[in-house]
Amino acid sequence: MPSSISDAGLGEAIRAQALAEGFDVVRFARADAPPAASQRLTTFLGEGRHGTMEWMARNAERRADPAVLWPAARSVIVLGLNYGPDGDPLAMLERREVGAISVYARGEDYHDVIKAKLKRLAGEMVRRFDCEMKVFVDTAPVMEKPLAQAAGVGWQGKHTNLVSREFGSWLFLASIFTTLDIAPDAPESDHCGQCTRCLDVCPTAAFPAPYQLDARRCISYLTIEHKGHIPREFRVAIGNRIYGCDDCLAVCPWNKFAQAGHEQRLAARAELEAPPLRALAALDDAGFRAMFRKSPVKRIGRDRFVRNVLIAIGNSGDTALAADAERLLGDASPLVRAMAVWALRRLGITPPRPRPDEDFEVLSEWNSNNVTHETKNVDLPDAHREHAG
Ligand code: B12
Ligand code: SF4
Ligand code: SF4
Repeated sequence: MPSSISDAGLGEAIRAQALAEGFDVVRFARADAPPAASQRLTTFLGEGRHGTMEWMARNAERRADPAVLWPAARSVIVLGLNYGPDGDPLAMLERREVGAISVYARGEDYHDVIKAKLKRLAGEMVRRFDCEMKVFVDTAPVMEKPLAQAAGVGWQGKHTNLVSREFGSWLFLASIFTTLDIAPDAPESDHCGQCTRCLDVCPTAAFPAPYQLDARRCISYLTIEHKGHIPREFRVAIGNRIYGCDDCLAVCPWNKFAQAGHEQRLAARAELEAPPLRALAALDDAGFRAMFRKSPVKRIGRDRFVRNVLIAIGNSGDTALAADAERLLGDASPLVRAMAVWALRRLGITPPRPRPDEDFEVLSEWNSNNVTHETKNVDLPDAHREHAG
C-alpha cells in the first residue's frame, strides 16, 4: 500500500470510489464471520429448510465462515445498491388477469449490473493499493446479510432480510473480500421492536419463528428455485405471483424512508410491470428468451415459468383464460401439463381425460380433485404465534 494513505484515509478512498461507481452504501467489516451466523446456518440446513437448494449444503463450511472461503482475507467491503420501487409493489396482486413479478426482477439482472460495478471497483483498488481482492454478489457461498449487519449497513429483520434505516427493505447486497486492513465500521442493532407485520402478512406462513425462514414454504423459493411440481398446499396462496414475492418486504414500516432506486438498468421495464397472463401462457422457448433477455427471470426457463403462470391463471377466477390453460394440456413439458390440469379444475372446468400413457405426475394431478388447499396463516406454528401476539 502506498505510504501516503493513512488507515482512515484508506476506507474513505474506497468509499469515495464505490459511491462514484453508483453504490448507495459502502461500509467495512472484518473478514471473520459473525459467530452466531454459522451456527444458525447449520440449524437451517439441519432442519432441511433449504429444500432442494442443495448447493447451500454442499458449500456450507465456506458459506459459514469467510476465513475458510479465503483465508488471506482481512477485511470485507460491504456494498448496497438501492432498488426501491417508485409505486406500491403490492398493487399488482389485486389485478388477477396479470402476473406479479417481484420488484427485484422487473429490470435487468442485478447480478450482471452489480458484478460489472464490483469488477471495475476492485480493479481500481488493486491498482491503487497493491492488494488482492475477490468480488461476490450472491453467486458465491457468502452470508451477505450477517456480514452487512456486522458492517452496519442495516439489521436482519424478523423476515430475515437486511433492513436499512435509509433504504428500508430495498437494498441489494454485494461484497468484496480483500487482503487490505480497513478500519471496520460499527455494526447495526435490531430495530424491529414489537412489530410483526412481515410475519403476519406472509401468505404461506413461511416463518417458523421470527428471524427464521423455512424456504420450502416461501413463494420466492417455490416460484424461482423449486424445479419440480409446486406442492398443492401452496398453489392458492401463490395468487398471481409468478416470479418471487415482495409481501414481507413491502409491509415493513422502515420503508417510509425508502427512495426510488436511481440505477436505470434495474428500473422496471414497462412490459414486465403488469404482463397479461394470456400473453405469458402463449410463450414458447424462443418467445420466453426474447421477452426475458437480460432479466433474472430467464434463469428459470420457459417451462418452470409457464408452470407459475398456470397457477396464476387458475387463481384468476377468469374463465376466459380457460382456453389458454386447455391448450397447454398438450404441451411438451409434464410440468406445464400438470399445472394446466390444476388451473382448469380451479376455474371449475373438468379437464379432458388424459391418455393412459400420460406422465405419472400429470395423471396423479388429474386424479386429485383437491384444488382449494389454502395456507393463508390458518396454521401458524406455535413459535410464530408467541411472538406475533
Ligand atoms: C438462499 C437465498 C434465498 C432463499 C432463502 C432465503 C433466506 N432467508 O435464507 C429464498 C429463495 C427463499 C430467497 C428469497 C428471497 N431473497 Co434471497 N438469497 C439467498 C442467498 C443466496 C443466501 C441466503 C442464506 O444464506 N440463507 C441461509 C440462512 C440460514 O441465512 P439467513 O437468512 O441469513 O438466516 C439468518 C436468520 O435465520 C438469523 N437468525 C436465526 N435465528 C435467529 C434468531 C435471532 C434472535 C436473530 C437476530 C437472527 C436469527 O440468523 C441466520 C444467519 O444470519 C442470499 C445471498 C447471499 N449469498 O447471502 C440471497 C438474498 C438474501 N436474497 C435476497 C432477496 C432480495 C430475496 C427476496 C426478497 C427475493 C424476492 N423478492 O422474491 C426473497 C425474500 C424472502 C425472505 N423473506 O427471505 C437479497 C436480500 C437483500 C437484503 N436486503 O437482505 C440477498 C442478500 C441477495 C443479494 N445479493 O442482495 N433467497
Ligand atoms: S417472500 Fe413472500 S412467501 Fe416468502 S417469506 Fe416473504 S411474504 Fe412469505
Ligand atoms: S416488518 Fe417489522 S418485524 Fe418485519 S423486518 Fe420490518 S420492522 Fe422488523
